[in-house]
Amino acid sequence: VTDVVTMGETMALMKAETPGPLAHVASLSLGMGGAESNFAIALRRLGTSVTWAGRVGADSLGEMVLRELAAEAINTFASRDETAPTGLMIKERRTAEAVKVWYYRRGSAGSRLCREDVPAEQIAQAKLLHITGITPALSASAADAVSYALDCAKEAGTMVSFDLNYRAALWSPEEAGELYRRIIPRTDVVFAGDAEAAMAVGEAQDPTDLARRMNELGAPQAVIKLGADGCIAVVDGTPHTQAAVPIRAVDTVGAGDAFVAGYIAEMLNDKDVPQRLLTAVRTGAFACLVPGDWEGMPRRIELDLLDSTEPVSR
Ligand code: KDG
Repeated sequence: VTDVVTMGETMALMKAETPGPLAHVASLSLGMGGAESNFAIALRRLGTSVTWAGRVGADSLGEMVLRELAAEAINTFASRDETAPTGLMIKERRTAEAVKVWYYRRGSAGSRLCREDVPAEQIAQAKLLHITGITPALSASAADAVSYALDCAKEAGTMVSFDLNYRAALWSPEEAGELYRRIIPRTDVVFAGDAEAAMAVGEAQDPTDLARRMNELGAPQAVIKLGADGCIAVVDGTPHTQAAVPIRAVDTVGAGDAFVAGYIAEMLNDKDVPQRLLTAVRTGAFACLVPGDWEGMPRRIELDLLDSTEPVSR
């Protein structure tokens, strides 16, 4: 039995280590990434047990994905697709500061996720199901899998968290907004950037207003991620704000997933909203300090490291 179940596509990730156009980069390093598995790893490192469900190819890259998840003590409920490859993304460091992600995922094994891949029993036994807005954008069968997972959670009384996670390469803001409005009423906690929230609920005066509108749509806890400006949440009608941890970011990909994991870990530990938001901005900051999507996720004992002024600890 695991506390949290999440489901989605995890891809192989090839990263340029030096800045410049990919055409002139001599080598790429190999790893993996995916919003839900990034979340799962961050959550597990904070001490919460978690199952990741998904589909990878019957290829070496699929093997790497499953090996990495196992190494991070994530339970997996995965199928190997004999007829489609593991998806791939390539991170170009176009300048020292600007990262560009190229996706090679159409028709991938992960995009063929379907309701047979949903771990219904584990969802029923878990405390929380976590989904992102990436999965329903992958294919009709993946959207159906998400809907079925939500049914399983509802039937068992399992809480649901939802990170809107808009990906422009997969669908339009209008298509996304329509689906967000259908999913939000089926959730307990919703996370979004301010532009993503506006896709679901329209433009608003400020982030608090966006969160309130997501509450009105049916999510009792709404959290707006504002990157370097921290975050705001409206939970059971009460607004809360939290500043970000000041850092020099090297790669912000994965920070949102880390943030969500921080919030959920503390929520499942019955911590109050200020503590959830504090851990969320800390885990988010850690993810920005390392080039990979998830490698920099902190362990619980490291959480206050960013407050420390000592460069060496012994
Ligand atoms: O949130 C980080 C993700 O964007 C990354 O790991 C890859 O899942 C991914 C996606 O679809 O962009």
